[in-house]
Amino acid sequence: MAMFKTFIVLLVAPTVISQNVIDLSGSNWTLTNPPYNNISVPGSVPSQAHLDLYAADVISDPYYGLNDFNLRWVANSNWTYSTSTAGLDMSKSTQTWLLFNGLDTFTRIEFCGQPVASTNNQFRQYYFDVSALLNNCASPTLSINFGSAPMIADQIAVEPNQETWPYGVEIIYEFPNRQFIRKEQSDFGWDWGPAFAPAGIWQPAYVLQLSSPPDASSEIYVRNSDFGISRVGQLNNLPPDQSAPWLLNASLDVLGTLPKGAALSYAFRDSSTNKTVSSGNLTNLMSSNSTITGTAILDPSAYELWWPRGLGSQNLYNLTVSVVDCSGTTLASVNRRTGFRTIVLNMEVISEEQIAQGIAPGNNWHFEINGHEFYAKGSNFIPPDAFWPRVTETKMQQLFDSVTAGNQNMLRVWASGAYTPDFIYDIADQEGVLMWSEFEFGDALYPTDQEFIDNVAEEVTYNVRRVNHHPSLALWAGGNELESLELQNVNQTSPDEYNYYLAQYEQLFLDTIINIVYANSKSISYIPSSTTNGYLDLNFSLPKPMTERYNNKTPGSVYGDTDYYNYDSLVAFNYSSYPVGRFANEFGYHSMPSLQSWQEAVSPEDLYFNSSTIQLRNHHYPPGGLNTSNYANTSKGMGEMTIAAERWYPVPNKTDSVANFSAWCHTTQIFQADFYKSEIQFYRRGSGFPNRQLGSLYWQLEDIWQAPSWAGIEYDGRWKVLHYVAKDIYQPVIISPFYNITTGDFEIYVTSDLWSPATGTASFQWYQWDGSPITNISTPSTAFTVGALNTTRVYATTIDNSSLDYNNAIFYMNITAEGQLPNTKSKTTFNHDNFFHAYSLADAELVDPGISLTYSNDTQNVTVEATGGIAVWTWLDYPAGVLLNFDSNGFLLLPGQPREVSYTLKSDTTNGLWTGQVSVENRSMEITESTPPGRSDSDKTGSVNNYDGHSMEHSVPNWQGGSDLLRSLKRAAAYTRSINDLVVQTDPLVLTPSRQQQ
Ligand code: BMA
Repeated sequence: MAMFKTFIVLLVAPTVISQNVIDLSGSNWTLTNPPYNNISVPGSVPSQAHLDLYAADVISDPYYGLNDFNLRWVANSNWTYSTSTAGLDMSKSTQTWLLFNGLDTFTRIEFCGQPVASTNNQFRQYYFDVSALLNNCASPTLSINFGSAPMIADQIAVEPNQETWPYGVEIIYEFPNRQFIRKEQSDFGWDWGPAFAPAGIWQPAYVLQLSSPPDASSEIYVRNSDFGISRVGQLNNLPPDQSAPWLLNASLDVLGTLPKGAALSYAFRDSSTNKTVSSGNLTNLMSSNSTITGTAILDPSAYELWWPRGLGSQNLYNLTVSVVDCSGTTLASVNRRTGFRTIVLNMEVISEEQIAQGIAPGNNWHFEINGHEFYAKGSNFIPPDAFWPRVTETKMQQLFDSVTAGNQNMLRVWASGAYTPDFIYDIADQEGVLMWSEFEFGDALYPTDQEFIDNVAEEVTYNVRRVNHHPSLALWAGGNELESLELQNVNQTSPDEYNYYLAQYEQLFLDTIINIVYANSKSISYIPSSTTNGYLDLNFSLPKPMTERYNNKTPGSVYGDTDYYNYDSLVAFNYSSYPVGRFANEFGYHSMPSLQSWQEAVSPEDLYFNSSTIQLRNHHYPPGGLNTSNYANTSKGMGEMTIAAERWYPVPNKTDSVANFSAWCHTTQIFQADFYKSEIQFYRRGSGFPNRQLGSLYWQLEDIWQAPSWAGIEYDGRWKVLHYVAKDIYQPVIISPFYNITTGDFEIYVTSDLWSPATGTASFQWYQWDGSPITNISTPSTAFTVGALNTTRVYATTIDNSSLDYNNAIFYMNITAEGQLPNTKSKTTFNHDNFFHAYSLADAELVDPGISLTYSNDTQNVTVEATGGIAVWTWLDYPAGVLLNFDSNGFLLLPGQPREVSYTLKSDTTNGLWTGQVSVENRSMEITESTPPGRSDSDKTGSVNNYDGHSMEHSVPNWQGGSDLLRSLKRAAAYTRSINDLVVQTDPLVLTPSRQQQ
């Protein structure tokens, strides 16, 4: 018996009208697979076949072991979800609709045993009027057959006249042909994730019944809405006049028929006090049968601005927009929480005034919030699970708590997952995290036949309208690496065909998508692809408003954002190998997850580096097809991690093999964190250099499953070393070292992203590893003032081998500064410390620091203290069964300076017993030479099959065995980067007060 909830929607007086809204969510579904007669299990909505099969014990945990390979049969099968819909009104004066907010992906839908429609886009909302089918319906069953997406993609690929691309343009991870279908692209595999290609009703679904009396207005149901708040006169991509009033644009998409003379009213309530701030009727009404749109001009003095985290408060308002008929009856109302802000990606030409300030010519490429430049600090968000229906609000709240605890104010919602559900944007609105959002196209070029374009147009329209009210929405980007990688790839491999594919690219991203964004949002900026050199021209009166720059660059000028990967760990700490641009939108290096994560996903016998399960769960480099034994590709990626670990740190040599495995995993994380820190401090310093660099979003925020990846947060929410280190280096005022091995120059900079100057003192000291100060080099403290969004040099010297034994020297630096956080009235004291060692820690004369660890029942904090020497990369570890984050971790500990560390507990299944199981590790303990964690011979011979897409910036080192090569390295090993337009960094900018934000 069906147990669906029937909602009676009470609408605002004077007349109460009932709608029959049957929510199909729940577990009253049956999942069958016709060829497998024995499979008939309870199904649910929202869900996917893998999840329901797992719940019914037909398959084991898809995330366990090599089940991603073993369960390919699920992806290769067709699945049918069916249910009987009870509670329907069968009278003829009722319109009956099926409404699906997400079907993944290829379906044939039947209702009452009769065909309704087929669908082929995971990202669209579908709605079907099934009133006629209900007239002759013995039993109102709904059945949805899902075709196998990989199989259908293969069939589409070989259709007559189908588009093809030069070899290598489509990056094949596992299942091929993803570019032909509108389904989450990473469902077919990615270099950090599994390829499950799931199928199911992945978003809520409804049966709607609207009374449709012949002599009166029919009921209406709002299926989607588009509420945009912009400044009067604002145009997308351009900084608006901040003194202009606000303009509300509200547009509702309805099912049912809008009556003649329908009007719109609005009311804003303060979300914290619930008091009405303003209300009224919308004007400039436009309506068709199914959409009604109106505008209102709002008094700016009535609303508080919304700001990202760290830059002000997250003021939010509840907006209600109602459709009212001419007799004053409210036909439908929609409530959305929204906020007042402008966010613009400024890509305008560098002005004369900016050049006079020392900014290199070219174009801007930075975000402005409410008219203020700011430094975007964050990372890249990927799908948090291969199965979206099990992504809970709790999990996402925890993730965003980690984002804000990590001092991040922006996430790039990467382009080859799924459009973010509203509840995640709601969390982002509340937490003040800007969401650079992308359309779902990545690392391939896409077809442009009319059917494909029309399908994309529907998808884009639905999603742009759906999320437009969220103040966290920061940008729309067409896709991932389409210009920097895909078009470049064509240009290099098939230059004769470049113009042909370029025209197709423009057709999709510049003729189609940009116009839909501009038509449905007045304020959100658009770029056709992440990593772009921006535009040459923006002209809103042209059919193609944006003319792209591509590689039309002038030497010495700086344009656009950068994407940088270099797997040659030899140059990891050489900042002259990092790109000089206006914004870094992705960069990174992979590391292993913790032992605790591995234990969730593999059997105890697999807990070693050369286990085939561990190796094959590493998808960097991806198998490049459906081969389930491509050890050659994976061992290159595994090798990159172990080479880096050996090169730069004392490697673990524990007798217990699991402890040794754990320590090795951890060492790969230390390298990752160390490398990102080096890059982030370089990018941040660029805020005060000619490239005026104003953003750093590393790759990647979080894991999709338990495997090696670029993530800083593991699948269960545990922070890797990276997330702690990023938290540290994303603080508002930081001190950082820069060592140029070629010249020997060693400089220390203080960088601030505050909007007013900060003043303070910087102190420095060389130490030997046993903790004794080195006194023959004078390092006096320095008073400094660092300008708003600027950097200043506080120390400079030359490193030469005569003055110090650099294997027994560590430079410690710290600052205390007073400054003002944006939009606050009082001063804040900022402290930051950092360290530098000229040579590899693998060669350093480390001593056992004799760390003690105590837990206080009173404060519930732990205290660590080094007693015998300097502890580097001090790491507090906690057992499985608990999720927490320490307020700091992975830090340097000087003898005699105990550090009390607090923590935020997120969940605990150990009944508090975990407090007795916190342990402390540090690299200084690993002072013996050791053998690598084990490699297979295949490491040396592997080729990277079908995966040449990243050849530009992702360079693969030759396997280098033997420790001789890996020793005596300097932190900034000599390396020359041959980039013509590299802008040589010079002294910090002298920004005039007009530019410094107050
Ligand atoms: C970039 C991203 C992803 C990828 C990552 C690591 O190319 O856009 O496609 O996962 O690098 O290779």
